[in-house]
Amino acid sequence: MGKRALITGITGQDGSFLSEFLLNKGYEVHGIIRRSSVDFRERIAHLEGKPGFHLHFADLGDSMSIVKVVGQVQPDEIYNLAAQSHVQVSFDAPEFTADVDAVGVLRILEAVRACHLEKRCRIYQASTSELYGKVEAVPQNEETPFHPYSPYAVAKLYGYWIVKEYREAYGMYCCSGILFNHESERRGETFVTRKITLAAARIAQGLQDRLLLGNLSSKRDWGYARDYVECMWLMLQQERPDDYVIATGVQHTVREFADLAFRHVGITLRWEGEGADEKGICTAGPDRLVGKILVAVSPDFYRPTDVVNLLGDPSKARRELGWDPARTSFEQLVALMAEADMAKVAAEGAAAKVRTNLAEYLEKGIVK
Ligand code: NAP
Ligand code: F7E
Repeated sequence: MGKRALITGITGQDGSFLSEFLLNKGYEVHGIIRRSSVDFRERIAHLEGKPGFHLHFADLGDSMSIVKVVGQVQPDEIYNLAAQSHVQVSFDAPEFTADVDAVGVLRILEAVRACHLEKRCRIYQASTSELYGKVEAVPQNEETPFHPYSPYAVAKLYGYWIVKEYREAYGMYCCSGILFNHESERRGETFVTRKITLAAARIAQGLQDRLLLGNLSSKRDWGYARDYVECMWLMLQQERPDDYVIATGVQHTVREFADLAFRHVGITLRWEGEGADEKGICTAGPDRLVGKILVAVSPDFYRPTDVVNLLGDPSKARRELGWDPARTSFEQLVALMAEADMAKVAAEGAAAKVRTNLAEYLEKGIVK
């Protein structure tokens, strides 16, 4: 019999990749989804109906729903990925963020205890490099002091400590993966990398004029999400539970990401000006774009406090988990995201054209 995993946040970027990874390993995969009047299951639509893949309604804000699902599924492993995961949104919705990202973790741990699974069920908590926030050292490893710098990070810090507490107080096998930014073609469209690759594709195909960004000098350690989900699993297969930094050990600025993404869609940019006046001007590419400002800064995307210097040291994960942080390079990551968005935008453009043609044909009576 394969193992049984319960994934919260299964509809998210990481949840979808982790589901594929665990199904390939022969797991029975159960996921919790929130009730909604619209369908947001695009990332897992290809898995629905597959043998061994099951969905349950629950909400991390509702203890009873969590206890019910944990009791029904009786999981061997829980991957707690559900969160309000957008840092900027956490400034607008700090209470909701705290409820889901902090107390939600406690609800999972308590549900496992309520169902008497604490000796059997292993728990992975999706922690984050945002804990280092206003960084006190570069690069950051498992010993670097935390200095959370947003309501999101403060909530996640509670999650980190409550996991440690339950490990020590009740001997539970639970651990936190301190994951640095990881991106993909499935990344939410308002995170900076995906916002850039989508905009670059739309600009290249004549569907958007300009991309507005916030802090272009912010530095991140960006990896590929598909590679990172393996670490979540590896952390739950060790003899002892522990916390691990997962990162590539390579750092780039938002500006560098944008530069490379535009180059992948055939547009070269020259950067001029500083701060809010900085602009990315097209120097080579389609004639209609040369000389035009394609990237500009809007202070609307500045954060009240911004984390600007994240660089992870994945030595412990490499040593103890045998994980290779260099599997997908920064250049490969940008390329695969840009290519996926070029294809997506082209397909949307074609579909829109079909709709327009159909409207015209209906109007002219060509199609009845
Ligand atoms: P994501 O794409 O934003 O997905 C978040 C998931 O959480 C979605 O499935 C969402 O469901 C679910 N969710 C939100 N509120 C919920 C609630 N109250 N009850 C149940 N489910 C809820 O995030 P991600 O990038 O996959 O990240 C996964 C986890 O890793 C998150 O905890 C994030 O904070 C953490 N993390 C991410 C990164 C990164 O770079 N991606 C780095 C470090 C840590 P809906 O689809 O219904 O909204
Ligand atoms: O911002 C800057 C922004 O929103 C990255 C989450 O998955 O990773 C993610 O959080 C940087 C920041 O990701 C725009 O100010 C500039 O410095 O893509 P992001 P994040 O805040 O690092 C961590 C590890 C998580 O745990 C989170 O869940 O880019 N930036 N201009 C911008 N950011 C956005 N979103 N939009 C802009 O226009």
